[in-house]
Amino acid sequence: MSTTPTQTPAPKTNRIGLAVLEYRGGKTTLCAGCGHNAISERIIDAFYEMGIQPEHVAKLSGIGCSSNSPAYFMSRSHSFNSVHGRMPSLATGAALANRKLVMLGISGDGDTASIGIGQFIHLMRRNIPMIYIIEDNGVYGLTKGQFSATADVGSRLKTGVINDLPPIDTCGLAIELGASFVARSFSGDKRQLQAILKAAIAHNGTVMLDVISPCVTFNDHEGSTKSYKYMKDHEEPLHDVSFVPAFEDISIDYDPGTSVAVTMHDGSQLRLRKLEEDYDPTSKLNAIKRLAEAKEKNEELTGVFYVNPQAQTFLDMINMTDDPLATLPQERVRPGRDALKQIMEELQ
Ligand SMILES: Cc1ncc(C[n+]2csc(CCOP(=O)(O)OP(=O)(O)O)c2C)c(N)n1
Ligand code: SF4
Ligand SMILES: [Mg+2]
Repeated sequence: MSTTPTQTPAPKTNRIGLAVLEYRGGKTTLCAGCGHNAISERIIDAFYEMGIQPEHVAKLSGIGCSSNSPAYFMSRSHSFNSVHGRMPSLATGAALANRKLVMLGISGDGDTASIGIGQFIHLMRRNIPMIYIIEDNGVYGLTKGQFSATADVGSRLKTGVINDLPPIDTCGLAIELGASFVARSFSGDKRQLQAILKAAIAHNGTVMLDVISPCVTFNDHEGSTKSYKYMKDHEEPLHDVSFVPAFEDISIDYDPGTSVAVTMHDGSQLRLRKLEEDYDPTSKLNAIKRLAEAKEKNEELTGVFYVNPQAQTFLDMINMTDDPLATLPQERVRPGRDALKQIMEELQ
């Protein structure tokens, strides 16, 4: 008796012909249920849906459970794990050396707001083109759950220790310092996080994205303000975020009466449908005021707080050549005899 061979259907592919599997990484070694794993999943989906070649991405991180997570997505991309809190200087160098790569920095709240705060500040004020994600659980997960500098006043550890220091608001800081796209999301808010990540890929400048990402092992209990339950009960989305990439039809489904649309530098559109109020995400003052109000009301505000697609980046500021520095031949990077002579004469 003959049997007809069953054909496996070809996997669905994106606009550059890759299947979502090609955006995956190694098997995670993080705790089951860790918020960081959910963020990795959203990164995989966003880069797949935007049709970014994985080899055109550089993943950079520091130290921590969060900083380990680049191993669990896009294994075909460039990757470098730096020293604790030092990812910003690594990212700055990498962005200068090859402006054609999409720089994706993954940090933790300890890595950024504690040991790395000095580096973070200088990265933000330069508006280096990169996506900087803080996987924010309010604790040092890797070293067994001590409070980090983003933990809220009154938050309680499992051991009963209460945090009485005020938190650093990384979003407020980033806006004030010069980052040109600043947002906050929650690892449990799949739709919002996915849309923000896609807009982040389209942005030219520093994207600072703080994602509340519960640590199920050390900070997911009653009394924690970074637990799944607390976020589910208190998340206050500022608007409903959606994103239409430039390669899709951007004229569809948009009502200026109820939504604000921000056109990104590549022509794609970030659309913010008003939920509670009119909110202009292009006003820095507005953003800082709204964040301060949220703090007073103990609201866990999420959404795109600030975006300026026209802001000058560090690469434009220093007149960086369009061809990546890393690819320039010797004759273009070494000044010749005449150029050296001219420099010497100017210095006399
Ligand atoms: C210079 C240095 N100091 C301290 C440590 C110890 N250490 C490793 S990870 C970490 C904190 C990580 O916290 P966070 O960045 O929030 O990441 P999470 O594990 O919570 O994702 C610390 C203090 C280190 N590795 N290097
Ligand atoms: S210790 Fe916390 S942050 Fe680290 S992997 Fe486990 S749940 Fe995630
Ligand atoms: Mg942490």
